Parts: sequence; C-alpha cells; structure tokens
Amino acid sequence: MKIYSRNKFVLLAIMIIHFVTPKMVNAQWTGPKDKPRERKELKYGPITPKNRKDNDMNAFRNYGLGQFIHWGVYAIPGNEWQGVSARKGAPASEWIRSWEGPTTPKNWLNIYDNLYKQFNPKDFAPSKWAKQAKDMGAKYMIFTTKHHDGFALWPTKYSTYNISKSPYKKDIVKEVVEAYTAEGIDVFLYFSVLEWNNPNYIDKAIETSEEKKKFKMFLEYTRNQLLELLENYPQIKGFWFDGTWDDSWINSYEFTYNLEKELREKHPGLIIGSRFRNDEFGERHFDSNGDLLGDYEQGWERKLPAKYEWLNGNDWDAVMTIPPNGWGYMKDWSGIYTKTTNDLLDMLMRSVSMDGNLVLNFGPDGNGNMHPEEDKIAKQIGEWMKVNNEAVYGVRHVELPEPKLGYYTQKDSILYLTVFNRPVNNIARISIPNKLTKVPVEAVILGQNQLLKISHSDIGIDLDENNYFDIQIPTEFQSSNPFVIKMKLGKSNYKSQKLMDAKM
Ligand code: H79
Repeated sequence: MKIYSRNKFVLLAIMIIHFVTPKMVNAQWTGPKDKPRERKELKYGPITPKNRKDNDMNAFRNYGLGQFIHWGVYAIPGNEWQGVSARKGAPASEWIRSWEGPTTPKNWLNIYDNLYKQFNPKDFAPSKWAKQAKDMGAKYMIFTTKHHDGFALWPTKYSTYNISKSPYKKDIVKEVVEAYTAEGIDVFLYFSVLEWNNPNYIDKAIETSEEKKKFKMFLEYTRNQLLELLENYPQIKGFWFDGTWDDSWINSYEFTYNLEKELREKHPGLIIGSRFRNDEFGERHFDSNGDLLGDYEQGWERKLPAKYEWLNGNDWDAVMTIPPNGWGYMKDWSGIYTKTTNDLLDMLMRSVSMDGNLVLNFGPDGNGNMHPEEDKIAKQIGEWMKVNNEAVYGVRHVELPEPKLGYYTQKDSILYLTVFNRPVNNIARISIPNKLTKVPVEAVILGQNQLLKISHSDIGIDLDENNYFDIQIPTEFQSSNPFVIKMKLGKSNYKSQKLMDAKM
C-alpha cells in the first residue's frame, strides 16, 4: 500500500513536470529563453529565416517609433455607458463587450452588437491623424481592421458585420492606408483571429463533427478576409495578428502554416510577427527548438525586455498603451497612472537601444478625435524627436558597459547617449573597455552647437578593464527633458601615464 502510494506520488510528480513545464515555457515567451537541448524535427517550424535581410525587414529594423491605432465600435462607449464606468467590469476599454458584474447595463450584449448602427464619426480626418503621426516621428503604424468583436472596418465580402452597414458606410481601412502611405508612413494591419460573436468561431479544442464543420468554415472565412485585405490594400507592409491563443487555432497548425505561406507568396516582403501561429507541438511565438516563428518577436505587449540577451538577436517591437491598460478610447483618464512623455521617451530609447521599435497606442473616440491627452503627448514627443531623432532611427545596440545615465545607441562611428539621469557633477563619464581602440573624440548635445570638453580620466581603480572619457555637460545648459550627447568615435590619442605605485 505504502509503495503503491509512493508510486502514485512519483507518477503525480511526473505528470506535473510533464504538463506544467510546457505551459511555463509558453508563459515565458517574453522572458529569458532556454534553448532546448535536443533539436526536434519539425514540419511546421519557421517559414522565413531569422533576421530577414530584404528591404522591407531592413526598413522595419530602422523604424524606431511607430503608432498603433485601436478604433472600432467600442470607441462609442469609451469604457462607460450612460455615465456608468466599465472600469470594474471589463478588462479593457476595447473589451467592453465582455463587461460583467453588477455594473453591467441591462441587455448589454444586445446594446453593444447594435452600436455599429450609430458609428458615424463626423470628425474623422485620416490625413489629420497621419500628419500628427508624422509630426510625432512615427515611421510605421498599425491599424485595427477587426478587433475581437468581429466588426470589420472595411467592407468585407465575407461578413455583414462591417462598416458598410454603419451610417458612415465608407471604407475606413482604405482611408487610413491611403492617408498614412501618402505621409510616407508604412502601414501594418491589426487583425484579430478570434471573434466573440461569430457562430462559427470556437474558442476551445474541436470535439464534435458539428464543431469541426463550423470551425473549418471559420478558417476559410479567415483566409478569405486576409486575402481580401491583401487584394484591397496592396500598399501594406505586414499584418499584426492577435487572438490566436485558443486551442482551436493552435490545433490548426497545418492550416496556419499553409496560410502563412500563401500570404507571403501573394505579397512578397510581407512582414508577419510571431503571434500568428504555432508549431505542431502547440509552441507559440517560438517553436519547440526555440526558433522564432515569424519575422519578429511580437510578444512585447505593455512590457519591455529587461535584458538585451533575452532577445537572442531577434527583431522585435513593443506595443504600449499610455494608460496602464486599455487600447480603445477611454473617456475617463482620471484616477489612473497615465505615462508621461518622458516615461514614453524612456521606453522608446530603451527599445531602440536593444534593437527594437516602440509602438505607441492611440484610441480615437467615436467621432474620430484623439483623446486630448494623446494629442498633447504626440506633440511633445514630436518636439523632442525633431531635435533628437538621429539617436532613434536606424541605430543599433551598443556593446559597451551599460551606461547609468540613460541609453546608448549607435550609427557607424557615431555614439549617442540619451541622458535621463543627469549627473550632479555634470560629467558624463563614458566607460570604454581597454581593448577597444575607438574612443569618444568629439561630443555635442543635439540641438546645441557648442563642442563639449572631453578629458581622459584615470580614476585609479586597480585592475580596471575600462578607460574613462569625461564629457563636460555645460552647467548653463538646462533641460527638463532627456537630451542626447552625440559623440564621434575615433582613434584614441590619449597616453596612459604610468604612475608610480607605492610599495606595500
Ligand atoms: O488589442 C489589444 C488588446 O485588446 C489585445 N491585444 C492588444 C494589442 C489583447 N487581447 N487580449 N489580451 C490583449 C490579453 C489577453 C489575455 C487573455 Fe488569455 C486572453 C487572458 C485570457 C484570455 C491568453 C490566453 C492569455 C492568457 C490566456
């Protein structure tokens, strides 16, 4: 009996290891990654190589800053209904359809599913949005063609729940794609696979033949819509997929593999992130061998990587809200911490210093106006970018000891230090490993024309692996924002003095 129960315990432990471990790996796709020891033979692994070298991916790599726009019928309520806030009942403003609990309005689903009959954004001026994004410094934008509620902002042939049935009628996706493209901003289309009110969508593993039939229709519908989007808007650069975590989709790995191939064949250069599909073992974002599925890591949602090493050299971007959460329009921004312009600039520089892009989200209201706070932030970021954008676009990660004052970025022999923490002694001390021959030889603050004084310091730390270059920040230079020290790297001309050591 005793032995039996011990066996049972061992069995249980094995089961826990077996079933819990893969899930833990899954949950960690935005953290450090362990490479599996043995390589698995995969039929449905990556289709494109790591770090694609074509023009489209090179452009992606150089964007630096992007804009996300979440717009749909959820913009009408703006996270509240008839004065009652959905804050305690819905997980996010664009999720307001799933409002639950004592505050939910009566007949809520019915109200929500009829909101499209009121969707008539009288102030919608896509060229105004595009101009604002351009002034902010965004090089690409991601637009919601269809969120989880299934409402399509383009007149899709494959569902009647679309913009052509609203009083607005016109093709919003077309207007957005054209306006942004005209401003020279690359467009990516957000597309939620899962749909809350589509009778053919099933959010769990398929069991019955009836479910199988329905979901097969749903998959065909998804394929049709995606091909339709590529057909209608050939200017787009990529898709940003969402809502791909349900078992029905996960188990459709053969279909999604073929669909990814088909989309790429139809639209050469198309960029697809890691959220689209999984391998035949259900591994999402990264396959069972730890290789990225798709062209860039698409897991950084409302969070940034803590360590450069976690990224494994993959391309990536991070999408970020200004409020803590909530991507669709949220009328009431009171009582929550909303990120400041400097918070966002910090995130931007942190991202580009680790070879990623930061995509800042905007949620326009039901009339097509941005939230006033979003307008303010866009303007402030734009003003900062006008002076400092060379530290953002086309830069790469810098292999130097991590600076304490802010973030490094680099372009050829130019080194940028974006200072967020100004030192009290006004000396920006740059540590350069002894083995390197290129050191800062010239420095200016972007937006200022004065050359800064640089001196080589030996601070007398024994066995120190670094040399130090002290850049004098002029005391009369004052700034309430981060600022960029631009340095030219060149051959060092300092002479290390051999100082006399005391006999001990
Ligand atoms: O569009 C914005 C959000 O509405 C959307 N993505 C951004 C860009 C988003 N949808 N869901 N989420 C973000 C987070 C979802 C988390 C959960 Fe789940 C879905 C919790 C439970 C179901 C996925 C599956 C995470 C845990 C299990």
